[in-house]
Amino acid sequence: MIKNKGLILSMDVVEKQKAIMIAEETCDSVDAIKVGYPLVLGAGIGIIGELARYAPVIADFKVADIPNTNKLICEHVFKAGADSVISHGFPGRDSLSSCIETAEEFGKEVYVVAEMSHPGATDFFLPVAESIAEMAVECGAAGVVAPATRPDSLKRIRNIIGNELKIMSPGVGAQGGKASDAISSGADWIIVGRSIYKSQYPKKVAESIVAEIESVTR
Ligand code: O7E
Repeated sequence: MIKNKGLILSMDVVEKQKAIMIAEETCDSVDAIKVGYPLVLGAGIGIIGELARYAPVIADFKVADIPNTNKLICEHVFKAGADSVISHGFPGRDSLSSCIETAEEFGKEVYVVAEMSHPGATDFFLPVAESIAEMAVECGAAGVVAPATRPDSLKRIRNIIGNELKIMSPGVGAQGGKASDAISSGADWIIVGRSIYKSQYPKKVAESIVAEIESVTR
């Protein structure tokens, strides 16, 4: 995925027409649109191909199964037109490798959740985040997901993965994180959902987030 604006729109609306309308409005300000269960369950898997007309689509299915099931999920997602898929790392190396091998067959990418952004992530995720990030490097992932709500975690994970892998970082806005802090702490992209799609003016909000990102990158 090409880094340009530094913003990924998380399209967690559940209606096809609304998703398309917001994509049309915001596509000049985003590097990708992230689609997950809410929208795919609401609108069908065909929405991936529809949104891919506006921006590369990240299929956020947080794939977390045995290798064979992971392969089947990834094949489906890439055939539907996704540019990359999000996988969990905790099921282990063989499960993650299966996602990456499948992505390679399609010329696509896998990003691995290293640490989550919500408060409950401290229950189980924090102690394993660094090991998952290391595994993402060793298995050849394109990048990892790390929290904008914990800039210190972002910095630590950036140190572990080096500069070759990318970081996409959710938790900006509705969850309390700040775009400029996340980018300054090592994120390549921030992922923003509600602040944009719930706004009356999604285009304006997306543009202002991009301006904030640019204020720390230029
Ligand atoms: O809080 P919002 O509305 O800006 O939306 C954030 C989106 O990022 C939402 O789709 C949520 O499921 C996702 N997300 C997190 O909020 N925290 C995480 O730790 C991980 C993700 C995520 O997208 O992971 C895969 C990229």
